[in-house]
Amino acid sequence: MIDLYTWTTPNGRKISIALEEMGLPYTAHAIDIGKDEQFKPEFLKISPNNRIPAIVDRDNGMSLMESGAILIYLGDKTGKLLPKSGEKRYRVIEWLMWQMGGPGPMLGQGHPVVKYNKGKAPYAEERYLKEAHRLYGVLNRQLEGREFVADDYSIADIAIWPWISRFEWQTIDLNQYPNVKRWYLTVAKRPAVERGYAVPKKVNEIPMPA
Ligand SMILES: N[C@@H](CCC(=O)N[C@@H](CS)C(=O)NCC(=O)O)C(=O)O
Repeated sequence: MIDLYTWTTPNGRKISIALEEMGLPYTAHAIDIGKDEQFKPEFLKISPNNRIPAIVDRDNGMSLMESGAILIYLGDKTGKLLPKSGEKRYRVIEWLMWQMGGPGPMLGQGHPVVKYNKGKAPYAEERYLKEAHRLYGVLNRQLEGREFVADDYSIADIAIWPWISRFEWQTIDLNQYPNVKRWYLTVAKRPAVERGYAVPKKVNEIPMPA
């Protein structure tokens, strides 16, 4: 049994989607980051960086923060969605790390600029949009001739997909990136993704591109 501390954001949804895909029993605990609940001392004990997601594995008492580390942990624990060894394992980790260093921080920092404060900082807007388009281009090329990011469906897809689900916030037209669009729709239709997207509560339907 896993305790998942999460909120309705891309980083949080990565873990609920992975838990649903892996069929691991879990209890979701909502940490409302809009109400600063991530700064509560009891949460800081398991997530010293005051960010969601975090987990506690009740099987061994271990706590873990950072979504990339949690995905690797869950993949190793279940033997699912992360190959055990060899090049296939490192391809998955390679694209997981790409997400952790690229789309996560870059698109995440872009949301306040291009969605919530449009017109206030033209230089920042241009910079983030340029980087967003560069990242979408990289993903589009990686998905050329591949169904999933690292060939088989894996924790790399699960890490990237929730960030792409914010394409509207990012003012990205997915039709410009046909491989990304096709992959996005394939992943969106998975029942485990639909369930995991609605954790810890349903705030909207999964966004669908035109
Ligand atoms: N690198 C971290 C990033 C986590 C993160 O940025 N979480 C956001 C929500 S998506 C958060 O908890 N924000 C609260 C805050 O900024 O205080 C991870 O991948 O787990």
